[in-house]
Amino acid sequence: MNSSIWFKRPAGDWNEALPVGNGRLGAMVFGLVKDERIQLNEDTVWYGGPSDRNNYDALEHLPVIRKMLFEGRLDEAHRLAKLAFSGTPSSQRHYMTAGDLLLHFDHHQKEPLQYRRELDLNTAITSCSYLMDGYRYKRETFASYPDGIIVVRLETDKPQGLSFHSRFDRKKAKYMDCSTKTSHDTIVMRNSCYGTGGTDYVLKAKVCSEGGTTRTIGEYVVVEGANAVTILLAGATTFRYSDPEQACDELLERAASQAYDALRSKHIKDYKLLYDRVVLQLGDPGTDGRESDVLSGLSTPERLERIREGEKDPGLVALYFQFGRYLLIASSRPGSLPANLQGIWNDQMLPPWDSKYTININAQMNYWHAESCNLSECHLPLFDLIERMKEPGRRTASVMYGCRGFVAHHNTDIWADTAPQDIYLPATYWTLGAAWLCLHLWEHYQFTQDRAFLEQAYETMKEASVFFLDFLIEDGSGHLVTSPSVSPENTYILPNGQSGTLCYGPAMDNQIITELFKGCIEAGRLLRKDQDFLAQLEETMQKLPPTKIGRHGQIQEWLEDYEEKDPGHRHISHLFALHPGTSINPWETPELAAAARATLDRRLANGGGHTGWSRAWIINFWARLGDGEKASFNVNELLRKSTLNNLFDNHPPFQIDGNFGGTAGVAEMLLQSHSGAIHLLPALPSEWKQGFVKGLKARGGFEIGIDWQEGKLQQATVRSSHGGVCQVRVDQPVRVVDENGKPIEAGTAGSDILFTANPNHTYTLIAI
Ligand code: FUC
Repeated sequence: MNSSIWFKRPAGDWNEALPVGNGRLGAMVFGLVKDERIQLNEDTVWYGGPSDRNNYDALEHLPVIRKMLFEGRLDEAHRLAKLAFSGTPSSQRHYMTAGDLLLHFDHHQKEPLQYRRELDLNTAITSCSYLMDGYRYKRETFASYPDGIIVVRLETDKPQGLSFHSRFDRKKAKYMDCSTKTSHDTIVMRNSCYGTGGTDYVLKAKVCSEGGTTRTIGEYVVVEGANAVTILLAGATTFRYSDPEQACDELLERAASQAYDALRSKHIKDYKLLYDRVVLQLGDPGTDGRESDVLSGLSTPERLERIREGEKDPGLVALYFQFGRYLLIASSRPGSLPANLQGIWNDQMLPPWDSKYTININAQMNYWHAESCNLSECHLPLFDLIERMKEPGRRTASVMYGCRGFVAHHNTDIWADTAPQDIYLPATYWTLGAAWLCLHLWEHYQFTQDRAFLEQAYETMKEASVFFLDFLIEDGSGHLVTSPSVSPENTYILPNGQSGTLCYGPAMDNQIITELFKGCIEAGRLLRKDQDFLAQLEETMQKLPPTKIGRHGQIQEWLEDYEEKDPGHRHISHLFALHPGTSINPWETPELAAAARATLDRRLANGGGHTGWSRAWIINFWARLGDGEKASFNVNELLRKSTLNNLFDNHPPFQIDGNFGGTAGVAEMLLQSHSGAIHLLPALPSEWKQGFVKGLKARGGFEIGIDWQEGKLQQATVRSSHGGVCQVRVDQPVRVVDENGKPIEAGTAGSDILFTANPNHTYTLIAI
């Protein structure tokens, strides 16, 4: 099976370099022969320290702005929002590059021959190899989670053939100190993240040569005549360590005491424990599922080019899917910060949108595949951030809105800041960020059935809910609405031609609150807690405005059936209830599902899906609507229009959410589990005629494998971790057998199959 992203040439730019990461440390490796560049990131290298950015004038003006919105005095409301409801200052902190490790190979004077550069998803190792003067040179780089470092290995079959000098660089970022010698084989960069209260950090590289000599001259480490070299790279900041240099020293010492092969195999073992859980094969049309020789001889950019020209390549889709899993393992491991807008990979001092956490879609999308694609542990950093947001979020709730509970707006950062971000009318004045994030806690429980986790998570979901009990107000027609708010990040047009963004009770808000309250009620009941409070949630939920169908047959985005200024807008917030929410689906709400189709058709007819993440969301929507053809058309569009040569998602520029959302979408096409049943192959396109998937997860603690041929299920395995009733939806007749091949008794619920699963047992469904 094709498991490598590979090139026949060194990276032409950053978007062709190949990423490795262990959650905390990341590197983009260019594979440049004479002047190698390894661009480095450490997840806590962010500008500035914590600060209270809440707008203390908000509370006083809250009744005023609400009145203005009820009375339709939009211009006044917009002006007041900017003044009284923006953060002070308007922006949170931003993520920054940690710097580069540069290696210069003096003796590489010629053009290399037989050059190949790849990232092998089976091992999480990026390598390049080439011939120079008749000798083979090979480099490997990986980021080890168990050893907490990045390892670069250089080898050659030319005796004593490795000579180079190396230093750290951070272009124009000042105040770096690379001068202090620490030992003959180690270079260090001590740097500041700047800004009041900002952190300091250290990068350190220890060069272990086999043969030859190693010494430091100025800020360089110089190797001459070695047979092989292992470079150990550590990085740490004062965000985690009082003495980051000591932290680096300890990591380097521990790594240096191990042989390269030991470091390498420990890394592979750790990585495969996560990565190998899921296997996906999407057969090429007209073949038996193996890659044709033609395809396997093409580099990744060449295969992408074929797709851009309109060819189909399900094998590349499968690779893209696994790359999305790889990227999460590399950028979000227990103990690290969550994956930001660029995962962990960023080479700029001031990256697009600060490379922080945009929580009106992007950060959430980063984790859509975490549970379904069997990477539950990688979800944990997001939960740590949510936990850290509670205290600042309580403060924001109380000082800005006079409410209990905790709240966040449409961004957060390393310090878990919850005050509004930007002075941007379509996005800033929106209070649903924490509520949406909390749904991830509920998802984690639903997939893992981890009761101890739920005990804690419930308290957080409860606090997020409490905010809305206080924040919602009567709209004069019997409904409870959010105000002020926006429908991220769209603009509406009033019948008089005036356009606006601020509003009350947009569809997305009602849908998110509904999902949050539903989750909280279910969790509270499972845990037998807070009866009265749960009843209050139930009662409040009934008073939220229902999702309505508008004049174009679409789901109505705002409380009134306004026209959108941009009908092809990238945000499709009002379909939240279809995905990632669960309140709209073709079985229980067919009319709303039809309206969701109309909404998507209208968005797409007007140029929708023009950013990577928007396209990825659209894949998930079509999958939830059971339309495999439209879902796969959009998978191909994602690859055609929004994917860079190294398979990074292209917003543009690079933004990782499209990778993660795209992976989630492919999983959603093969398996769903949100409407009371495990739905096998709910949106299988004709293009993926045959294939198999192993290890996808379903809500209720199930692990699923599916084989199909000619677009029809052959057999499926269902493994239950916790036992209980298992309801399976499949569009053809099947029989169910246990682990011994013995038929088991299965009932029906509508057209679904129903059986009772024992814990830790696997059942097989065989097509009849
Ligand atoms: C939201 C989106 C943009 C971008 C940014 C990081 O504001 O509307 O497209 O993804 O987040």
